[in-house]
Amino acid sequence: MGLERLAEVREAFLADLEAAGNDPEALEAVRIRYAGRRSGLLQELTAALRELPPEQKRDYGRALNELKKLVEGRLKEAAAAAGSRKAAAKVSTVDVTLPGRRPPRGAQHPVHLVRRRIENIFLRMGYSVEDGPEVEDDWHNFEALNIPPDHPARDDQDTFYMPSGHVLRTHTSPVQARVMERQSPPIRIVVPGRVYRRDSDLRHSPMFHQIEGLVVDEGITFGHLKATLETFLHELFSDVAVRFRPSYFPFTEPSAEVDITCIFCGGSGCGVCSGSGWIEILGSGMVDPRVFEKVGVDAERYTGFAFGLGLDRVAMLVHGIPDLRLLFSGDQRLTRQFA
Ligand code: 2NM
Repeated sequence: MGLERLAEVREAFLADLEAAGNDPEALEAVRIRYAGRRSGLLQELTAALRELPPEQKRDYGRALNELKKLVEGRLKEAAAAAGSRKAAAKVSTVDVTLPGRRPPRGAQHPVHLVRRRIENIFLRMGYSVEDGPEVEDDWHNFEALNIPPDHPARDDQDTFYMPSGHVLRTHTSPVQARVMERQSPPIRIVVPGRVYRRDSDLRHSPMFHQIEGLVVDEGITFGHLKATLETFLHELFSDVAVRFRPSYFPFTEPSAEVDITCIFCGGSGCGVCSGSGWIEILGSGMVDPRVFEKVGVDAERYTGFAFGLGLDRVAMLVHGIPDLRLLFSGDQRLTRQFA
């Protein structure tokens, strides 16, 4: 007991520490053996102080304190060395020549892409892009567009009616009605957006997308309508012929449907055009003066033309997408192809 014991423990500690080297587990074992709080050797040596004769206590206490400092200091150094060796070992396992991980890349939906292309064609012609509510009142969706209360287009079978009497707009035309109500001619706008009809099969979805256009000014004629739509269709589809067929809409008079030569067979006839060589692409007409009266445009002074087409249909045609429902499936196997 006494100073010899302290010297013994000191030697043993230095030897054990040396043997542990940089191995963190071995170092931890050494720490517990010597500096462990409950049964470490230093603890034991401290307890032994009390048993010593009084004249030995001073020297022993001093030596014990020195030993404690030594153990603490050396353990700290060894732990630091082991820690940096561990970090160094970790870094050396990283292959810095590996390529980085690439984040997944998003893609734009084909309907969005077609909308932007069409908007840009009209923006270059000096039109602006407008939008409006998808939940509409009866006035803007039907009445202002000269669709009377008994018109078949209002049929419960075709229209989603809200309990309030509002409807989910069945076309984007109510936005044109709103623009005419609040702004005086000249008006040159296109209106893209979601529209809703109670219809669901291979070729119909209860929600689909339209873009409609409206021009109102003094002296606008059917010639402006024809030239505008021919120019537009030649920009959107290269190398197609365009033809106008008489048609009927409640809000235009006269009205015309517009066909292009089939973009799959070039006009010789195929499955896509049902052998006719033509594909119907849009509806159009001169705005009926009764519509102007409803929305407060002076029908004596102004004339105008309007047109509308389905964005989903155009996206399917342009990209050869066979089933409308693919567009609304949220399936990234479709959209990834447009990255
Ligand atoms: C079409 C076809 C023909 C049209 C008419 C109007 C308005 F508000 F001016 F009366 N907006 N859109 C229109 C005309 C839409 O879509 C096939």
